Amino acid sequence: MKLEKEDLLKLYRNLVLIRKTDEVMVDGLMQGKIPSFWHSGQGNEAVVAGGTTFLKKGDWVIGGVRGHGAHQAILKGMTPESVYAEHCCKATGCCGGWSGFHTSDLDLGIPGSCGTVGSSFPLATGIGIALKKKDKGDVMVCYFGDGASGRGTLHESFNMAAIMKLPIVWICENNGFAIYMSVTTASASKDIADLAYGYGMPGVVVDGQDVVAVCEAVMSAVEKARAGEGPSLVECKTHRFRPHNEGIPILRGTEPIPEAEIQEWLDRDPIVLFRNKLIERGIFSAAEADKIDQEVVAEMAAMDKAVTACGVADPAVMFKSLYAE
Ligand SMILES: Cc1ncc(C[n+]2csc(CCOP(=O)(O)OP(=O)(O)O)c2C)c(N)n1
Repeated sequence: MKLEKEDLLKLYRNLVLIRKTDEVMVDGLMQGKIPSFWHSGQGNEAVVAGGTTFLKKGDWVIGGVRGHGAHQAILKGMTPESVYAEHCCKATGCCGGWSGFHTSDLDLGIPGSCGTVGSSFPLATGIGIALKKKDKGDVMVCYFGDGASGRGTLHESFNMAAIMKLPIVWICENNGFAIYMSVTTASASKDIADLAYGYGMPGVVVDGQDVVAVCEAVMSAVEKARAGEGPSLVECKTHRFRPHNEGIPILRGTEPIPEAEIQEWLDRDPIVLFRNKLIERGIFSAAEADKIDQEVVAEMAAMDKAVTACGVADPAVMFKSLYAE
């Protein structure tokens, strides 16, 4: 895929949009507006924006643990307000405020985030079968973490998707950790992408802090899937800027991670890297980039105000969601 100027600007805005949404979520949790959890995705925005921005309407996407799939959902057409309201248990949330912290809208191709790590693999495989049967060239994009790669469901699903040549792109957000467990302790293979070869799929490793690299790798896999060439795996090496969930320390095993190492991660902020690259290439000036940032910040402030003013979830919705009508 050749990225034109407007595509690059769209990627930049999307990176900022999901970072700022994430910041509202962190604040919402700290202020008690969100009664459940927030697993921040700050640091991995390039993986989300690169893999989701240019999907088509009929495509489907399942997010990983980071950001509860909300970031992918926003880039697939869900409003940030609907996601934030859901987390705040408000009636205007995408699931009427009853899901706790999940994000789902079948009309937008978002089946929902999965509380049980690894349960997204068979879900994605099932959707892949449905898309193949419908034969409209739509694809299923399934994100997962390095920790999830240890689940047996991955192997069953990779095998079935490969045998049936399903239109699926598996995206591994390898941030190096599953809560406190380092990937080097938990995984025997150096690269998760190597798992693809056991199932006859292409598997590539990309710099997950480089939004263009992610976008090119994922969109190339998407085009293969649309053309009936079956599934692929893209592993994105990324960083988690915040703890696993808010309020717990950042550790490797039982040991604190040295400040200098965390600083190295922060120095590779995907938004700053991309912004600098676009300024260097003359795509926009620093002032124009600031304007985009400010527009998104204003959008977030309006969203926070609207959601705070909204009423809580209606109990009737809970029972409506239990049975098909
Ligand atoms: C089957 C299962 N085991 C354990 C958990 C608890 N848990 C929630 S998130 C998580 C870590 C997942 O790590 P990873 O897949 O690398 O995603 P990341 O959080 O790093 O994005 C764990 C162990 C769970 N939700 N489901």
